[in-house]
Amino acid sequence: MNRAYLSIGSNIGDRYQYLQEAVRSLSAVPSITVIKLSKVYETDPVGYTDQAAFLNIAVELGTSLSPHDLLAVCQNIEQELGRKRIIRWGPRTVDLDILLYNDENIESDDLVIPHPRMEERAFVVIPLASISSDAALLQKAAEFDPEKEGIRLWTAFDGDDVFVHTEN
Ligand code: GSY
Repeated sequence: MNRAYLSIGSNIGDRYQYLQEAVRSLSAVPSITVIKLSKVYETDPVGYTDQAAFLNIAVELGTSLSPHDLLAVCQNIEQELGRKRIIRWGPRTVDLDILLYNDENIESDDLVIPHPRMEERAFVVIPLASISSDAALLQKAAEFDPEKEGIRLWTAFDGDDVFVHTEN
């Protein structure tokens, strides 16, 4: 079984519901097992900053899919959940990025793994480090000041984080 890590973000509409739908859609793929989910973080936009705050999570998956087949699944889910690329780096209903796939280094036209800018992005590193035991990643996350980076733990309206956290 291959191990992959994704970052999922949303900053349009019911952001939390988009995250939930994305995770449900991943779980519904027979060759994917959702192993761990981070808590939900609300994060100030990076890149194109004149847009709403995001909700971001990191997800650990087990999968028998190849990296490119996993990419196709992620792109399908984005399409199904209504993502339209109107402005590059702009608002999106949901965005699924493959961050890591085993220890592989992949550089193709449509897929680069590890994700090229992941280490600079607190909204990726902080959720990811929270579900990882990788020492370098934990160190990287500790170097970020969440307040300065505009990263806040977020909980659903009832105060409960309704994602199921599977520890193994
Ligand atoms: O690369 C993912 C989309 N994205 C995000 C995001 O998910 N979170 C934050 N905080 N800023 C972002 N800018 C872009 S583009």
